[in-house]
Amino acid sequence: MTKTITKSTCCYCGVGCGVLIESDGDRIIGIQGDPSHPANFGRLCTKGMTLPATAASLTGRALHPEMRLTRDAERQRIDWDAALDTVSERFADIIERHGPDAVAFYVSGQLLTEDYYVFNKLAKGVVGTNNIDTNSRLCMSSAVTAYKLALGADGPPTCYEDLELADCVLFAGSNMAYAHPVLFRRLEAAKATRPATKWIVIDPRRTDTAAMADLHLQIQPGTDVALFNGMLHHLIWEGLVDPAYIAAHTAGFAELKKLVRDYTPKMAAELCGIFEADLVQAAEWFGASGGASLSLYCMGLNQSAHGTDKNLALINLHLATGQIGKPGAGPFSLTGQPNAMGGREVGGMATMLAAHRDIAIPSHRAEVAEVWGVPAERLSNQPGLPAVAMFDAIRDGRIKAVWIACTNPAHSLPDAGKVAEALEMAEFVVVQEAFTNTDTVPYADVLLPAATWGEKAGTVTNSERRISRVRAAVAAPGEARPDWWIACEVAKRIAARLYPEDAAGFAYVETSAIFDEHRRLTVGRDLDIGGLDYALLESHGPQQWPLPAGMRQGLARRYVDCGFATPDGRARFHATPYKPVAEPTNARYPFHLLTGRLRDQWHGMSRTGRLPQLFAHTPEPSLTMHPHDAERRGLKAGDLVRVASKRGALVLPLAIGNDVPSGSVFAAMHWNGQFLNSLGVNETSAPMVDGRSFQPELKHAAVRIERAELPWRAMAALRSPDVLMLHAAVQPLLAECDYAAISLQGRDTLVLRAACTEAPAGWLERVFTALELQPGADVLEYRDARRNLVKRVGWRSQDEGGSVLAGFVFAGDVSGAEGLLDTLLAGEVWQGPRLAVFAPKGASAVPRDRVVCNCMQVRESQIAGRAAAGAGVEQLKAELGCGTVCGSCVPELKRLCASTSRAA
Ligand SMILES: Nc1nc2c(c(=O)[nH]1)N[C@H]1C(S)=C(S)[C@@H](COP(=O)(O)OP(=O)(O)OC[C@H]3O[C@@H](n4cnc5c(=O)[nH]c(N)nc54)[C@H](O)[C@@H]3O)O[C@H]1N2
Ligand SMILES: Nc1nc2c(c(=O)[nH]1)N[C@H]1C(S)=C(S)[C@@H](COP(=O)(O)OP(=O)(O)OC[C@H]3O[C@@H](n4cnc5c(=O)[nH]c(N)nc54)[C@H](O)[C@@H]3O)O[C@H]1N2
Ligand code: SF4
Ligand SMILES: [Mo]
Repeated sequence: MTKTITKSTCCYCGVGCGVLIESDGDRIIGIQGDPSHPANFGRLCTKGMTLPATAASLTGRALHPEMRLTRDAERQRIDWDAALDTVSERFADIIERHGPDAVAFYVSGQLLTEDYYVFNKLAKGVVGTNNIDTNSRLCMSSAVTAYKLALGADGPPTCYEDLELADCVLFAGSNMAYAHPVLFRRLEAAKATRPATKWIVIDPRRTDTAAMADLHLQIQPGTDVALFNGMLHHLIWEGLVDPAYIAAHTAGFAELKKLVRDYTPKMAAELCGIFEADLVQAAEWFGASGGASLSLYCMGLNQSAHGTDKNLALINLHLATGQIGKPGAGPFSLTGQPNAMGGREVGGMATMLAAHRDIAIPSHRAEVAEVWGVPAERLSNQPGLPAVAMFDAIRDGRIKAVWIACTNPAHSLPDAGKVAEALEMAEFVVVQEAFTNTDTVPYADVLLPAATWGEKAGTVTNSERRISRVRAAVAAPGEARPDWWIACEVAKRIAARLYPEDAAGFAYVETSAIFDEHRRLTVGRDLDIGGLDYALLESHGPQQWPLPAGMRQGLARRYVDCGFATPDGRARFHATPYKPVAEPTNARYPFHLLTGRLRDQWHGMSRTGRLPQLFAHTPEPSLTMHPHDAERRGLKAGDLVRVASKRGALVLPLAIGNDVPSGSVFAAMHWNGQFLNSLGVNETSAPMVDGRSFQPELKHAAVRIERAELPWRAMAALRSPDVLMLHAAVQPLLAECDYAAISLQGRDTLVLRAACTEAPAGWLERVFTALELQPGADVLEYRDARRNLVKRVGWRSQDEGGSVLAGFVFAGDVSGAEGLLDTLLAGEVWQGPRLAVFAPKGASAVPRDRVVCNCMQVRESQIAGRAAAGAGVEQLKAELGCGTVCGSCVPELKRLCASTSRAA
């Protein structure tokens, strides 16, 4: 079979790296960064590099439609016609009985623009409801709202080249080293050539991004607005603002000036819990005349009940200093998902219409209706329900049916317990997914199998407004279909029943036809792409918007002529008083819970959680606490703790680290019901939303932390040729425990850790069955009924002679189990008598040696050893090879070198 190379785009983050997919017939066999793509110029991070491996197995893929015949029955396989008919009939029935607002669509910034476009047209143009919202509500909506309020239109004014041109880079609530790694590589390279560039990081945690900064402002959670107001105060009173720019191109400065008069650097620094001198330093670097200042911001600003204010207060700094619309400068909101921007373009949200139009403006509705060929009255003039309110409405029965596509709300929405209730309550739930093992799939009455990355075609828009092609390298497996196709098929059927007189608006045969319709709607708008089609993307590569007809290239920077998208062309200042987090800590809930991302996992882990190697950097879930707080509570690393908020609780192992400030704790957002005995950290998180963007405060909740007294412990591990099948067998056992977690390790090993007040009845037997560790020649068991101990160990004989450990279960007493796991992972031939396996080895578990560099498989101990001998990053690269392939670990290498030299 000949190898084929297909140009496409990475399906993970908003950097939007170009990739070259290598395939051989129906299999994806390799990947490379596309050297010609202007986002990454050939670079990829760990997640992008491992995409072929995540696609290697069909285990866990949704391969054919399924339907539940009665409420409590298991879903059964059905054919596409039956699935499409059922979905459209159930939706049409509910619409006829209860009106269009009784149904809802919950979609995703990971859909392609063409998918998004069709869903939006189906909801708004056929059903006649604006109840279509997306996970971008949890992600970008505060940034959108603030851009519109301040600059008159959505979308960043900046481009990636500005990363190389900035003299001062302000990272606000962004852990770019983990979340946008390839852009971070570009910044590192820029700083290496221009070392005078200043980096300021604003983050309550000392992240790998913060560790690289010239100045880390470790503010109290949620105090960003106070900080920005204090910085502005200093800039104004030290004459570092640009009065000519303010006078010519802005409005509203007087009111803002009045407000920030009160925010003296001293007062602001106190609110933020930082040194006044650091605040002043940050302001001076930002305002330094002559230089260019760039802000890069993400969820630390957006995911807040005052997210719009946080964004506006930062944009105020740019407008006051004229740091916008010129090379190297501007407020640059980093998009999280690969196509959150495309979703905004097609207006695929409850509060907007296609091409940045407004629901409330009759002429906007009429323009959209005309292109769609439907009567203007069909388009509702009432905004739909944004994500959190949508699930509230499902829970209280106002919304009867919901269609969820390409997102996993049971895991990712705040107050997960309530979301689960909503999904239980709904009359009819459709889930359109590529994988079957997510926390939302169990609620599906109908499961529609979606084609995914490598199998589908369309376009995405990255953080710098650049539209890239996504192309299929292989055919979709089984009966999986592209999202746009599924939405079109249902739309045709619903339209045929509700409005048979309508022109057939969903007869697309290819995605290019959808794209052409979408770009027609953009003509004359701020994001005009009238001049862009698939042919131009083919011949000239990815393009930025706007790109109106007659132009051959998009616009790199907006507002260079200082004309903003407001009616009078002036940008708006907004007076933003500081407000504390929505749920302050108190005596009952004394800790502030921060949430965020890990380097090598993606959200609900449906893809990254398939690969043992992506667990190597952070093998287990944890709650990180400052050493002083832990000491005061008599807690130590590895203890199980119960994290509880007013809404819910979960148990996590404690990690101790200086990276969180005292009074705050941190947990990653990724772990979920597929890997834990709970839905994850969103069991505790807060549903309060920003009043203008409706984005929930996912970053902050007040919690209580107590030791979880769970004396009965178990640990099991097994090597398996199909670790995903094994995962599917073990996952149902998690729920019975007070704590349980699955991790994939080594090349092919599943590890299960569990803790309970007492052994759940029959549970061990079920573990033995799942692990296929049944009594036999190669299985040895030790039982001590009095001490309630059970240990079972299995070996596998090797063709070349001897045997290796195959797996084990230790219950009641897990001492020695961690050492045994090392032996299992090492895969060495078993020496000596088998019985020796039960002799307790060593006392407590030493923390496993983490793999820091995933590409070259270099471990922390190797790095620490060389660093202790005085090696710096360049030497580590030369000697160990770490950091030389994708570079995702370079910030950590720097941090390890710095901390080792400090210790020495
Ligand atoms: N590896 C990986 N990369 C990803 C993703 C992934 O799942 N995994 N997801 C993608 C998506 S969709 C998104 S949205 C982005 C998110 O990218 P980021 O926003 O950069 O990542 P997070 O870790 O969610 O949050 C960033 C930081 O905000 C800090 N923070 C918390 N509260 C505050 C506060 O009050 N003020 C300030 N200034 N900071 C605060 C946290 O400590 C955290 O370090 O990542 C994208 N990239
Ligand atoms: N506590 C806390 N919660 C958070 C956050 C946080 O920082 N803290 N971050 C929030 C943010 S910014 C985001 S963006 C959300 C993300 O939350 P989700 O949207 O729930 O995250 P994913 O796991 O990426 O969900 C995407 C789903 O689509 C499926 N899929 C993959 N490809 C395709 C395809 O082509 N078609 C279809 N139909 N399905 C496909 C995947 O298997 C996966 O289950 O989480 C939010 N939740
Ligand atoms: S930075 Fe990594 S995850 Fe993001 S698009 Fe590039 S390769 Fe994909
Ligand atoms: Mo996101």
